Amino acid sequence: MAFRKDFLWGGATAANQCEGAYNLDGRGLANVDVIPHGKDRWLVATGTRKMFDFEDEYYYPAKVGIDFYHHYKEDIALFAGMGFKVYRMSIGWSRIYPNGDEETPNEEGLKFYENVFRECRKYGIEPLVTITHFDIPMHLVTKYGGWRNRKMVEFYKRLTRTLFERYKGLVKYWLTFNEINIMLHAPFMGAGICLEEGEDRFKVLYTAAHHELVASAWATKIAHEVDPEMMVGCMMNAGTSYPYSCNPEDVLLAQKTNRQNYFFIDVQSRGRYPGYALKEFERHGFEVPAKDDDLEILLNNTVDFISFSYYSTRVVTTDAAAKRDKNNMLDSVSNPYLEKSEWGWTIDPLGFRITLNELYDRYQKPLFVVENGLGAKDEFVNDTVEDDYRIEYLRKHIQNMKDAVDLDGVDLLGYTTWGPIDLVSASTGEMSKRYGFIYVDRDDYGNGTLKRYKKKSYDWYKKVIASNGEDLD
Ligand code: BGP
Repeated sequence: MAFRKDFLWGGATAANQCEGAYNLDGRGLANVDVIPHGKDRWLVATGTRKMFDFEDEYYYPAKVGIDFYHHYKEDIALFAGMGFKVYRMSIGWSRIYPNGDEETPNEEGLKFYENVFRECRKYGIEPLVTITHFDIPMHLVTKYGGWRNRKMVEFYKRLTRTLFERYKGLVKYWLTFNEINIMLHAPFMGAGICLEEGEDRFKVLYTAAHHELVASAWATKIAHEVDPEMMVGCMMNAGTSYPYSCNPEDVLLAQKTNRQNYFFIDVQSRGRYPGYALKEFERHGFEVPAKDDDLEILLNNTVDFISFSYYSTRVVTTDAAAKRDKNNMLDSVSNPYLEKSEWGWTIDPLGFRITLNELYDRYQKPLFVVENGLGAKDEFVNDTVEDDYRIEYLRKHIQNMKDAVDLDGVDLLGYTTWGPIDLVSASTGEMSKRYGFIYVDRDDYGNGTLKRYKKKSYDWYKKVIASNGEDLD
């Protein structure tokens, strides 16, 4: 058998993409609430267009999401029906600390997640909890400027201590920041930052990065103090960047691009800033704003495992004329050997094996795949979806993951597909970009009953889990 006996199969969601109930039970406004659907979404996510509150002419899909807040029992029962061993989900920070800087947490928010975790446990499902999935109380953005402000470290420490103490015994696996590297590309979504006129982008973003890295190390320390059984992981948006040609210039550029992506994980996993980053900082006249015992905290509190999302690989070239597209939030040149999804994301199952190997070679720590899947347009007919394309995508990816374990010796803890139930897309705000085994009746503009239906892939994934990945047919 390729996968370990206790391999954690399951699915992953994020609070802001499924919970809804944005203003219920004391929850405060969050940055993710005010990122609209439509053409300005990316401008807001990157902080290019400042939107700190709802504006009349926009539609905000996070307000309702798929209303997981009121459907969680039904949804977890559906996950259990597939035999999930793990459910990855995230905490809405502003549910726990509505403004982010209070001294005491909001009991109703804490209770909600406790209920969700207990519901998971009822079915023997292990919760895997992302503390921050692109999620910051809006008050911390408007009053403190998001993660560019060092005070955020203290607020985050308070949040994490509250969570660890409250959920001790209920939650073992934690991730500190979802796709931490994305904050460099979408600063408002990833770090609550809109760059002000005259600010030096590099300095602001790497200052914020330092704060997140220190906060992450603190969280790891606190978790281990509260409960030595807790396992804390980092999380990156992965996918190797290939050189377009064997021209050494392209190869060097690919190496540089990969390092830029691995930068955060290098620090979280090894405990110190890598030499290539320090040199880059020097060239920009930037000094790491390390204070007090920051460097010691980083060094002594590295993560227990490495988690990542994998959707596609990317291609880089020094040829300025080559056409570049967005490929899962990052730029890439088209790969002539591979096909793309309807949203232009390159499909590269073998690249999954390559990425797994690269990460394991680099860090030598257990890996956890916490996102992978195909966003596609589904046709809902006779109360179901015949989503053979989704099965095909997952089959090939799981086969390559299996090869990485079985043939290459990668140590892998588990696999959670992205969006086991349809939810709002992070990059586009659409519902029509569907990933689920479970269909949700809701469209891009908020119409629909929110009723849940099983797709064809539901039974397929159930069989994959029951056979521990042996039966992929
Ligand atoms: C990752 C995010 C998720 C998720 C996924 C799919 O980058 O961590 O939140 O949404 O991508 O992306 P999208 O929803 O844009 O298709």
